[in-house]
Amino acid sequence: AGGCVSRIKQQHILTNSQNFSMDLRMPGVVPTKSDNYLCMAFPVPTSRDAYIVDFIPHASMDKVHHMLLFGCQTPVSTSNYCVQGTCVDEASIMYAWARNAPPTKLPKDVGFKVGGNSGMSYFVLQIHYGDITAFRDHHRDCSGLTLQMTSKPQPFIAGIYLLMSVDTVILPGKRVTNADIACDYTSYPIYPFAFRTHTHRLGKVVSGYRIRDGKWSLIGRQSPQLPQAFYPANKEVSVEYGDIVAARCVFTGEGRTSKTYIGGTSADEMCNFYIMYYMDSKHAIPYMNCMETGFKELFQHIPAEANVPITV
Ligand code: IYT
Ligand code: CU
Ligand code: CU
Repeated sequence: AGGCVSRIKQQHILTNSQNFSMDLRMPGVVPTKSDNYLCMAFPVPTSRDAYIVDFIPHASMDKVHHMLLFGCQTPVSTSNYCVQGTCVDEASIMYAWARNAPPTKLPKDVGFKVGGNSGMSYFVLQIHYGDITAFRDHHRDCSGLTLQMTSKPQPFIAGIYLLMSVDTVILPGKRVTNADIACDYTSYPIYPFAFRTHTHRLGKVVSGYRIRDGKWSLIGRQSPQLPQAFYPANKEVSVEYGDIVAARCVFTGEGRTSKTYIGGTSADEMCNFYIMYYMDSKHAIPYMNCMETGFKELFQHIPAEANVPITV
């Protein structure tokens, strides 16, 4: 417990005038039940523009199931740690750590913009404590991460493009249900470098594509049953004005006795494909989303791989 307490006092340590790091740690928590989601908000330590250029996780597999970092304007709680929820306003995901998955590195010259007028005045760290047998001794946990930051403007800004289904219904017993999402892309070029998939138990495979002149190019494909970290994206695929961004989640209704809807509980489902990209800082947009249902005619041409479950 001692080491834990001293570590939470350690704040952003200046290493030189421009570069600094910030420690985001749980305040010595003792998860009391399995599948506890705990979170903690931290004010961005500067009112000026700053850039996150690296993430260093501090978590061990036997205690932490997964860990997510969000940025937002208004966290659910600024004082103590929060038990439910992260932000009051829209939260933007910036980092994911999951057991067994290699952590994502930002490319050189790329940073997440925070502070200043970025709309990110708080970091919210959310940790899913899975199995709590590691806490039988009631020790306090200080898992979290260190952010390497700089005030030096970065040539490229990192951002997240989230594709999510809002209307999928999975019929009980039905072997295959596809959730298709697609949007026209009408902004400056983005360069995807990582992707993350998210569903609950019924998801088999999630794939994301760029469609240009009718040709589908894979950005990333993964089983949502594997650790839900950000995995490296297909680097050859950028997205430009006039392209379509599309994703498909394949679900099965086998084993269910009633309809499954999109929703927040583990009895519900979700279909998410997150693209982590960088963009020229001159016209950077740090967050975009797509919630439109893809047309049948368009998805007739989706590559066959998108329907092939990944066995885990
Ligand atoms: C209904 C749904 O699909 N929710 C997702 C996506 C989502 C993420 C964020 C929706 C909103 C957000 O602000 I950030 I509105 C969802 O909740 N995904 C979870 C986490 O909340 C991030 C996940 O693990 O991807
Ligand atoms: Cu988890
Ligand atoms: Cu979910």
